[in-house]
Order: sequence, then C-alpha cells, then structure tokens
Amino acid sequence: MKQDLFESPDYYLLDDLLSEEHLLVRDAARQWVKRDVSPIIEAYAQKAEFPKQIVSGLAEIGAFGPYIPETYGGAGLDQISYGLIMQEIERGDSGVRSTASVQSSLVMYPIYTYGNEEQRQKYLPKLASGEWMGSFGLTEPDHGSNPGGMTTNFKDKGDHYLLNGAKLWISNAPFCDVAVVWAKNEEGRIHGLIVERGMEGFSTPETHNKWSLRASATGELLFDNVKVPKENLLPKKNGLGAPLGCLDSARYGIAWGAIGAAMDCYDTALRYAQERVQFGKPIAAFQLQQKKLAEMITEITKAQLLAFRLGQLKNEGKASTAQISMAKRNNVAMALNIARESRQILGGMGITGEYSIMRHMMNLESVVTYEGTHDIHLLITGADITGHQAFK
Ligand code: TGC
Ligand code: FAD
Repeated sequence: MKQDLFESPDYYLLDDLLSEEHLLVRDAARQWVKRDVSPIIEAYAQKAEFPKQIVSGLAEIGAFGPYIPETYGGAGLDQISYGLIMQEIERGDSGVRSTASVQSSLVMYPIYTYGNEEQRQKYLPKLASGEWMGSFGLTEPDHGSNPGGMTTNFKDKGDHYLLNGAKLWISNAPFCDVAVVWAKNEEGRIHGLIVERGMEGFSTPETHNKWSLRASATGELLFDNVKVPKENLLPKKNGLGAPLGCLDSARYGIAWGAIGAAMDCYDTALRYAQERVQFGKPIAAFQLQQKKLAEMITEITKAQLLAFRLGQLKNEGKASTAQISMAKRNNVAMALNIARESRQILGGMGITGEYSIMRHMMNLESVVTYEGTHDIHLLITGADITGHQAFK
C-alpha cells in the first residue's frame, strides 16, 4: 500500500482568502483522498476498473451535490466549497472527479434546476447518498462538439414517450441507475428525459481499451424503442441551452479539479528533484530543473487565482459561460503541461505507476477534450470578445 506524502502548494497564501467552512470542507476531502483513494487508485487504473467501494466516501465528503440544498440531501455549500472538493478529488484521480462531476453537475443539477418537485424528491436524495448513480447523455457517435445536431429522438405515444437513438462516451454509463438523456421531440426541440435502468430496450455497454481515465467507467447509452413514462420529462427548460447550462456547472468544477492534478504532479516532481542525485548534486540544484519547477508553481498560482475569482462570481450569480470556458481551458492545459514537465523531471521513473504523474497525464488527455474541447473553449472566448461565432 502506497503512502501519500502530498503537501499542497499555496504560494500566494490563498488559504487566507478561504472561510472556516471552506477550509473544513477542503481538509475533509483531502484527508479522505489520502486515506481512501491514493492507496488504491493506481491498481484500479491499471486494471481499468472504477473502485465502487469509494462511492459512500464520496457521498460523505459532500461530493454528490455539494451546492444542492440539504432538503434534497445535498450539502448546501457554496461554489468555492464545490470547487475545493473537486480540486481535492482530482488531486487523487481525474476519473474519480469525473464520477463526482457527472453525479453533481450533470445529473443532480438538471433534476434540481429543470425538474418538478416530484422528480426532485424521487431522485435527489438517493443520488446525494450514492444509493443511485447517474449518467448524462449528450454526446452521440456523430455529434460531439456539435450537440445541437443530435439525432436521438422521442415520440409522443399518448401515455408514454418512445425513445430511440444512441449516446457515446458516457461517464458512469456502465453502472448508472438513472441517466439524464437529451433527445429531440417530433418538432426537433431538445428535452431532457430521465431514463432508468431496467426500462425495456435500454442498454449501457462499456467502452474498453482506454489509455485515459482508466479508473472511471465509460460507455454507451442505447435506446431501442424505450417506453419512458411522461412524468420522466424534465419540464422546466428545453432547447440546447438546457444541457449547456449543466455544462457550465461541470466545467466550473473541472477548472478547479485540474488544479488538483497539477498540484499533485508538481509536489511529486519537487520532492523527487530534491532527493534524486546526479553528478553529485540533487537535480533540484540544476537550473534547467529549477526553470521547470518555478514555471509550474507560477502557473498553478495563476490558475488558483482564476478559479477563486470565478468562484466568487459564481457565488454572486455573475459568472458567464465565456468566463467559465476560459478557466476550464486555461487550467486543464496548465495541468496537462505540468504533468508532461513533471514526468520528465522523474526521468525513467516517471513512466511507472510508482508515481501518480503518468496517470494524471493520461487522464488529462480526456479532460482537455471532454466538457468542450480546448479548441471549442477558445472559440467561445473568441465569439464573446469579437461578437463573431466561428463554430460554423
Ligand atoms: P449556440 O447557438 O451557441 O447556442 C444554442 C442555445 O443555447 C444557449 N446557450 C446556453 N445556454 C445556457 N448555458 C450555456 N452555457 C449556453 N451556451 C449557449 C444559446 O443562447 C442558444 O439559445 P437560443 O435560445 O438562442 O437557442 O449553439 P451551437 O450549436 O452554435 O453550439 C455552441 C457550442 C459549440 C459552444 C456548444 O454546443 C458546445 O459547448 N459544444 C461542446 C460540447 C460539449 O461540451 N459537450 C460536453 C458533453 S458532456 C461531457 O463531456 C461530460 S464529461 C464529464 C466528466 O466525466 O467529468
Ligand atoms: P469532435 O467534436 O469530433 O472533435 C474532433 C476535433 O475537431 C477536436 O479537436 C475539436 O476541437 C475539433 N473541432 C470540432 N468542431 C470544431 C470547430 N467548429 N472548429 C474548430 N475545431 C473543431 N459526453 C457526454 O455527453 N457525457 C459524458 O459523460 C461524457 N463523458 C466522456 C468521458 C470521456 C472519457 C470522453 C473522452 C468523452 C466524454 N464525453 C461525454 C464526450 C465529450 O464531451 C466529447 O468527446 C467532446 O465534446 C468532443 O466531441 P468528439 O469526441 O465527438 O470530438
């Protein structure tokens, strides 16, 4: 069993800006990751399996619905606490953070925000406790960056809807109990439907052979004439803006989460550089290694400040989609670069599972693509500052 020696970098004393509650929530998540995730995660990533035994721990640290009101089983926390929880979980593994992001921002958020009271009461407490796990079906085989082109559809059959189509690349799909699925009605308008495991014609085959997010289960959602009860339609919002609103919440969490992965790589590389001796000196004493480490801590500090300010804006209800895109894009690219540089500092040891860096690096190759690719987020910023959409 591996010992987790992580010490969190805080170069600009950002802890001074956090409230007592933020620190309590952050430290509880940090301790849990050290105790329950770090010792086992490498083995699960190697065997490409999600460690289901950590679900109850995720629920206990408030990772399922951190900002959902306590009446529905959520933790009733603010957006900075939500971000800090995501940061700590992704410090352990991006795949575990994926599971929490999907459950909170892509399943509980739409049910809370677009659902009616019966739907909230039926699903949210069970999702908050981890008794039920959820998935979110937006992407299709032929529609990834362009979800508005989706072909998954439902028809009104009087007392139920008939759902047909396929979703690809869906986190948590292989074991989900419920799926929030985005599909077009007969007029071509996008709606959210809650599909439950066990409905006839609904299947969730797993996607194998991933080199990334190996400790997270990914799969398909297939609908072959699935009869969905009418009460399972999310009534309060429709159109592409409904799923995109969920993505705002998940992308915000990823902007924080990526900092966790970067901090873990930096901390590992710094410790290794102090201990590894070549040419009679610790490699940390060589200028080239110092350049890497100094640039890493600078980039981590900038990302921390970006995420903190975005959290304040989110708490005030002022964070725009474009601001969230900027933070997701910047912080994930920052983390991926730091993982690559850290891997080099460890030399040959950097490619082994003895250290977390290569796992983070491979995980981040998915994180830079999902929830909107690096390119798409640049185009969102470009459209925001110029007024010209360059997607189409
Ligand atoms: P566009 O014409 O720009 O917008 C369509 C309608 O939506 C409105 N809207 C938003 N509403 C709420 N929140 C947002 N963030 C919104 N962004 C846009 C917009 O105002 C418009 O409304 P209306 O009333 O005028 O119709 O749409 P477009 O078709 O041009 O596409 C824009 C684009 C490319 C930015 C968007 O589709 C996009 O973000 N593409 C990337 C797709 C993506 O991110 N997929 C993620 C799938 S889920 C996932 O990856 C989970 S991984 C989770 C994990 O494991 O952690
Ligand atoms: P494409 O859209 O085909 O893009 C391919 C390339 O073309 C990219 O580099 C892209 O930036 C570029 N490109 C596309 N359009 C443009 C343009 N207009 N201008 C310039 N360049 C462009 N989806 C879900 O719905 N739910 C999930 O739970 C989920 N989990 C995922 C888990 C994993 C591990 C992965 C890898 C993906 C997951 N996704 C999920 C899907 C993810 O959101 C998509 O992969 C992502 O949105 C990109 O879509 P795509 O893979 O089809 O790439």
